[in-house]
Amino acid sequence: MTLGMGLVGPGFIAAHHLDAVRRLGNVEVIGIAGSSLESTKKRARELNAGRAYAGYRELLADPAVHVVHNTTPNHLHREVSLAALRAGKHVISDKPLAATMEESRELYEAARDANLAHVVTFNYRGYPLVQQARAMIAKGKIGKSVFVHGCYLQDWLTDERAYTWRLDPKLGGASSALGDIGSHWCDLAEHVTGARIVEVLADLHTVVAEREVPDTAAKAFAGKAKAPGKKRRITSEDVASVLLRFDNGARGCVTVGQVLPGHKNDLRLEVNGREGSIAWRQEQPNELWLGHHAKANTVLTRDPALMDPTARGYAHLPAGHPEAWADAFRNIIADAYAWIRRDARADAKPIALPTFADGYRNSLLVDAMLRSHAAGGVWQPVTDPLETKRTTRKRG
Ligand code: SOE
Repeated sequence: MTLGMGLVGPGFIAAHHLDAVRRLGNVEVIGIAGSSLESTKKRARELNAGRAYAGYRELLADPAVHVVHNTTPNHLHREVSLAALRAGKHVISDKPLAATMEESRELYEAARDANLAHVVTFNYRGYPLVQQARAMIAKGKIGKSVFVHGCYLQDWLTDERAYTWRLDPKLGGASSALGDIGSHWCDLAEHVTGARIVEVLADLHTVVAEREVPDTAAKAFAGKAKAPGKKRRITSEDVASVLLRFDNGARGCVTVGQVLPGHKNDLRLEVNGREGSIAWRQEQPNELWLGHHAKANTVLTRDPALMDPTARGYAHLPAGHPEAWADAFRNIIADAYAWIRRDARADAKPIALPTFADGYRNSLLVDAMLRSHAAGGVWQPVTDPLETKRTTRKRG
C-alpha cells in the first residue's frame, strides 16, 4: 500500500525529508503546510510537494495523509506533533522532540499510548558505520567500554551578523548549541555504546553575546546577513563542555560549539574499551578507525561485504562508492516507514530507529546539563520524573 505523507514547516530540512521519502518509492507526497498560504504555495512549487494547505490543521484533516513530518521550529513541535497524534497520524518529528523537558514528556506519553509510530530524527544513527560500531561494541569486540568522548563543532554562527531562531529561548528553547547539536552527540553516544549517561557536569558559555538580527532570520549554514540588523543580547550558549558518567561505569566528555571557525559539521565519537577502541567522524563517514594496543591499528572502509549483518542493510553501494549525510537520513526515514508498515508494534521497531522515548530521554540530558551549569558547574544526576513516579508507586 502506498502511504501518504504530509509535512508541516517547509524550511531547510524539509527538502531532505521529501528527498528521503521519494527515494523509498512507495510513499506519496500529499502536501505541505507552512506559516502562510502564500509562502506555502511558493514552497510547494519549489519542492514539487503536492498541495499547499492553509495551515497544519487542514493538513491533519486530510485522510490521504497517514504520516506527518514535523519540521517546524522547536517552539511549535509540541503543538503540531500532539495534534497529529490526536488526529491518528504517525509522526516523524525533527529533533529536539520539544522546546522543554515537560513538553517532551507530554509528547512521549501521548505517543506511547497512541499505537502510532513516533520517530525523532536523530539521523546520525543512520550511517552504516555507526551501526557497525554499535554492533561491534554490543558483540564485545572492544571489551568493556571505559571512556566515551568526542565533539560536535560547527562554525555557521561565528559571525555576529548570523542569527537564527534557535538563539531565541522563546522559539528554540533554553539551550541553543546543546539542544541543536549536543543532543545529536548524546543520542549517538548512548545508541552506539548501549550505555546511558547518568550524571553530567556542564560548563556553558556565550561567545557572541550580542548579535545583529536581520529582518529575515538566517537559515542554518546560510552565512551572515547582507544588511545590518537590530542589536540583540544573546543569552543561550554557543559553546559548551560537558563531563559525563555512564551507567556502566564509563567516563566521558563532549565539547559542543557553533562559533568555531573551520568546523562545518564536525561530529566525532570515540569509544575506548579495555580491548580496543573505535572512532568515527561524520565528515569522513565511510571510515571507522579501530584502535589496538598490541597490534596495528586499522581503518575499516565501508564495505557491505565486510560489515556486521545487522549493519550491512544500511549500506547501499559497494566499497569505494561513498555514502553520506543524505543516505544516512534516508536510512532513518526508511526504518520509520518500515515500522509504520508493521503497525508500529513495539516489538517490530528497527533497533536503529529513534523514537519519542529517545527524544524525551535526550531532553532529560540537556535539562541536567543546564541545571549543572546553573548550579555553578557541579555534577547533576539525569533524573526522569516518570521513573521516580513509577518507583514511588512501587514502594508505596
Ligand atoms: C544546524 O546546526 C543543524 O542543521 C542542526 O539543526 C541539525 O540537527 C544538524 O544535523 C546539522 O546542523
